[in-house]
Amino acid sequence: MSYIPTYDSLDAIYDKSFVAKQGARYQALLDKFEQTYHRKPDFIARSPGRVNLIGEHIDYCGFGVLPMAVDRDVVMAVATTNDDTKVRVANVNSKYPAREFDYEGVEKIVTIDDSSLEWSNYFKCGYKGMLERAQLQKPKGMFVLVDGNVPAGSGLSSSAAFCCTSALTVITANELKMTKQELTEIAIVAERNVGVNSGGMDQSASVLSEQGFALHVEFVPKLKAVPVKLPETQPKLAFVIANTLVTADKFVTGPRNYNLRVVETKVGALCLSRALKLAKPVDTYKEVCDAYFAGQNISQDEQLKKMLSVADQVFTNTTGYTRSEMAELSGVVEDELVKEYMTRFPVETDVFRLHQRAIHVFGEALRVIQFGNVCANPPSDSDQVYKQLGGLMNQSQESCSKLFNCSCPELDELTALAREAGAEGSRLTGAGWGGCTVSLVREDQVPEFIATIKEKYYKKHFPELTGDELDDAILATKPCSGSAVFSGF
Ligand code: NG1
Ligand code: MG
Repeated sequence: MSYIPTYDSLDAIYDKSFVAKQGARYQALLDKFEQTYHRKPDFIARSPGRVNLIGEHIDYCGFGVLPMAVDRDVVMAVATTNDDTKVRVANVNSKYPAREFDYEGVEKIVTIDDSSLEWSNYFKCGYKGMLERAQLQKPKGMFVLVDGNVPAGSGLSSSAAFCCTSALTVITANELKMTKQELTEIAIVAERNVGVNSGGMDQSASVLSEQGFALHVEFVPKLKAVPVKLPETQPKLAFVIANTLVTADKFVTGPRNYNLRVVETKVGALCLSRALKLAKPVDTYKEVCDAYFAGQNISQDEQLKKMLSVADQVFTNTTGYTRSEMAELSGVVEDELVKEYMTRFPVETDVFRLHQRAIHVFGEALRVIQFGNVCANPPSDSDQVYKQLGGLMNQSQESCSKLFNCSCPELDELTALAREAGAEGSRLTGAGWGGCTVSLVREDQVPEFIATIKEKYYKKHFPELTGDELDDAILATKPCSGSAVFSGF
């Protein structure tokens, strides 16, 4: 049980090469805070974005994933007051206008109108989630100034970094005793307040990551995160993030909708529960596995291989199912299915591709295990490490593109270009439909790799992009550490 740490120096969490740059950024935030609110902040809270190395769209199916925190984060300077319970939030980026709201009591906490894309909603999410738990009669009033540098809509989890940081400001302002595990669990539920029925990968990576390690996160039977040491190879492994600069929009209705994928996998799990005659129907594929193989001595990868053939046999219709066909296959009446799975997060489609989604999920869960096995017992030949990890990443991209339909032409193009430019593996990261790719590259080849991608992708599609903006679109990253609070400046 570790409470959320408070540091007085940036060295505790940032890589050496990064401290000076971060120091300047924090100083600018402090200065701007004083200009804005005419007082000094009491503390600074931060949570990073993440890149997912492998395991896409399986967190909400209950399967383990392997993200790592990146060195981009959301930082908030905060002053508290006992005079009122108001929250004032401003952003150093003038694109986001200053907002103010008041505490509405233990029942309501705060109203979130998710019908529009409003930046302060993400602050309210963390605020509401945390105060729902804390049940305070009179939480502190807060003055908050935000500085985020995780690109929005890029699959690097700017939203989770934001919600985790805002939840952390509430903890710190009100001196709540809270562990990192509790912060993570609250942030996961809290982010659903903005209308996405998300899994828990992003919040886990943002809060729980440790510097120098990727993070294996499991969700069923309960949240569990274990740091994973990446293999030491010659030359070293480097992960390069490249943004397609196509903004992913998870809220779009129709077949590219995130919540639809959640429905397709949850209802799929109900169908398999029935087909496998489980004692009690469950709505995540991981729980289906746990129940079906309970008491049998079968390794997880064998279980997943078996489930791949079960899914093939049960979901015979590869063109997709209607609502009534799903009702028949799951044994749950249509009205119930709609009420339980399509009401809070509505979906607009008549075709549910249970077969393709299930095959992706079981295959991807298997690849996460295989990736983890290579990390735990890396072959002594570095080339083999690259081949194996890269191969799994490429298979993941193929599956995301063909079976889960969460890629897009730009992601397909960029990952193909990355492989041509020497990456051993390249895949989309995050929800997909735009946003970033992650590529496994030999460290000594990174500068050349970046130059090639700039030439072949960015110059072609975004010729107007230069300087910092271009450097921001493609960058190598190292595993960074999770949420933290700073005081004593
Ligand atoms: P991004 O794209 O970072 O928002 C989303 C979900 C994750 C996970 C991935 C796909 C949220 C907050 N996060 O990530 O939980 O399901 O997609 O693997 O919606
Ligand atoms: Mg997000």
